[in-house]
Amino acid sequence: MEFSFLDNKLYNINEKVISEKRLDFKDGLALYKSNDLIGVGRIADYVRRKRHNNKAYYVYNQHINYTNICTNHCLFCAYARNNGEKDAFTFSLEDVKAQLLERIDEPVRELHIVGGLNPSLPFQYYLDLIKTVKKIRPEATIKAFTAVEINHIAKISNLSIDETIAELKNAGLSMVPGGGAEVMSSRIRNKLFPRKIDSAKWLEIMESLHSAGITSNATMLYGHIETIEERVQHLMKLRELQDKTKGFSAFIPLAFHSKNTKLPHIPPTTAFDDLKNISAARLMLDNFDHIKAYWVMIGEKLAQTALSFGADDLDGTIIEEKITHMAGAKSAKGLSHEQIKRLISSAGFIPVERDSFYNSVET
Ligand code: V47
Ligand code: SF4
Repeated sequence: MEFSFLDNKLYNINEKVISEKRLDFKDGLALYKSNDLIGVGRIADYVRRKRHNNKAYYVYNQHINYTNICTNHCLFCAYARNNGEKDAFTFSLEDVKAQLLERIDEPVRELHIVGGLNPSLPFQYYLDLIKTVKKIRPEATIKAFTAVEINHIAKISNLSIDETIAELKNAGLSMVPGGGAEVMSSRIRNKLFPRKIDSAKWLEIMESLHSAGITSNATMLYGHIETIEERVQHLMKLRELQDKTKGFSAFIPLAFHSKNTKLPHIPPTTAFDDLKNISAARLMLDNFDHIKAYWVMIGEKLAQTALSFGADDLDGTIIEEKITHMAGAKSAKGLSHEQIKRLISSAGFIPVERDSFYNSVET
């Protein structure tokens, strides 16, 4: 398709995209550095429509954050607490059951379950947590535990990563969320999350999951101290693993929220940067099917707009998001079926309710 661009560098990138040539590091930088947001967005929209036409996906899901006690102390996190702090919590299996039963009349198809690294929880807790959820919601997909948690679970169980994954899968785990990757750069890790697993470990765990037949998502936390170069490198590392395993389902850029964190001076991301991240990801991650505009982080209105800038998925109804709201997010805590469908259809797309694996479902 012939586009006209304000930024001359985009002509070459557009040519490459149309002729299905892979974009390189320099192209990634050019996309991020371009002020022609509409131009970048149009190329991303071309790819998005080629893959998904005018469909936009969402899932009816529920988040369960089973504990906020965490020993990692990432500087960007407003969610974690030390054991004994007044608002520290850990759910018993009975608490989890009660949360699920509260919504049992709703057609929840995916349970997104993540928490902090709480040293007082034994290995058996994680297995029982999955089994409990599976018993109450046998038809829903359990998407649980980031690579960071899986590494922790392996340590406390004295099992290898592969053995830990096999145990979790056996208990009912079907998918793994994309958190914990942050930005894959040792410079940033040293400054912001030195206790968290490094990028090599995160990628290794993702590879093990994919070999075990468990799909996962991938994320990038942006809008803090990272450079454009580090963002592009991050995307290229994900692309490289995806070439090898084909196990990633969606990529989700996560906009940093600084309130109540150790980095309160960092201003919020701008709409321009949020959309640019969606478009750059769509173009650099040519082997990812899905790019999510996570409305919790960027707000419902911008997530809707992002559907025309490369995104094809709004994540879901969610119900009670905690991690971003504790860091000051102003978005709703959940959206109804009708609200999410309206966001999609009023942007000119066809809402497709999906399961965790992007099969369309009818409610
Ligand atoms: O790993 C923590 C990030 C992640 C903040 O896979 C923050 O479908 C912004 O991974 N500001 C958890 N972000 C969320 C996550 C996720 C969300 C939705 C869908 C999926 C999926 C995955 O949130 C953490 C961390 O990278 N995070 N603190 C903050 N202050
Ligand atoms: Fe713990 Fe995750 Fe928060 Fe880091 S981001 S402190 S690992 S809960």
